[in-house]
Amino acid sequence: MTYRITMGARVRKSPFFTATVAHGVTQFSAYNHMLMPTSYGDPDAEYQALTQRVSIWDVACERQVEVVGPDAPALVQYLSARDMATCPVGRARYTPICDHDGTLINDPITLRLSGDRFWLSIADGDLELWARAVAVERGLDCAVFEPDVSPLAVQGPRADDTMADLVGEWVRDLSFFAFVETNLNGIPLVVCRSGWSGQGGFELFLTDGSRGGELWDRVWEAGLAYGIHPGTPNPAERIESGLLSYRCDCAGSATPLELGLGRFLTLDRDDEFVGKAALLAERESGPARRLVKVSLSGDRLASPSEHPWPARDAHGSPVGEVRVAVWSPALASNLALALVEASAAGSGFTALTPDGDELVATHLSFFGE
Ligand code: THG
Repeated sequence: MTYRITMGARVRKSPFFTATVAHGVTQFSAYNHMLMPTSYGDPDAEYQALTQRVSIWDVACERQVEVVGPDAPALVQYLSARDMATCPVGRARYTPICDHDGTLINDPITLRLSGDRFWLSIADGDLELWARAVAVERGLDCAVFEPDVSPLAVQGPRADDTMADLVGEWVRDLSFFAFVETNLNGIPLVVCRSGWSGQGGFELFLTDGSRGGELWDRVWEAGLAYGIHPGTPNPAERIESGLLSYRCDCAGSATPLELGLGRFLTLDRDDEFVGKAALLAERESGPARRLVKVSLSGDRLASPSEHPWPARDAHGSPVGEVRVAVWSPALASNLALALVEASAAGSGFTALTPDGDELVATHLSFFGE
């Protein structure tokens, strides 16, 4: 089976696109209407570089929704199921955002750039439309738009060494989710200690998309001494580390309580926010479904699963679906995330692969616990 995805104008190119092609990217997904590299063809090499050395990822598709103006703090606070009023300038916070039914519609990292200016660094979803509509409907005085900002991730145990050589020793003292505006020989950047792995590292938010190739090359040269390797958001490592992939793990139809994000919610706030009533009611009744981590029987999966697989209980009744399955080097077993009915979530089940194999799923943990 050979097929290609049409690379038409509807899917944007990242400022790092040319660099990723030069470094041998083999697969892309579409994320926020932009091409996102998902493989360089050697999962073991990519996993090893990320967990033992340093890895460079084009994550420009994590687009920013900028909210700026006198009512920007009020809008961000009203949209967020987590309290953002107490977020200091120069800090980021992981921020579940729900609709009025309490369904998670995005889970950005929110960076507070000044008292009245924020970037919502979004997962895959058109949050800009939602934020702008809510601002206008509530008569809030702020602008909402997508600025020219493209994150480049540098992740792994040698990310600190790489970045210290590149921008200076000060970067080692940056605490988790703190950021500073700086530049690299005139390339304008925001450097944040963040990233979608449990290995530590930084994200370089490039604020001039015409300089993507230059920035990539500078990071690459600095990383050579530490064994840098091109990579992508890593499907195995992020499940091992317990990081949610919005839309992959939930199809955009689950609540943060179902997804195990309860610790990032501030529900007992005095102020109103979108989804508050629904989330408070759900906290009382308990979530209908749960996202669970399971190990899967069978031979090593050669590549991450594609579309979801049906999950069934011991009686053969449908209980939900395996959202993603992948070989885990840390567990030396196949590892999966499944969204299943709460009543079935604590036990095992079977998963039906597209080849017709029935794999045994063994409960490991509830996601987020
Ligand atoms: N970087 C940037 N933007 C992003 C992502 C990113 N936007 C979309 C997506 N990734 C958001 N998802 C996550 C999920 C978890 C974390 C970061 C982004 C994360 N969580 C830590 C945890 O769960 O332990 C800490 C959260 C906290 O303490 O607030 O880091 O990767 N720019």
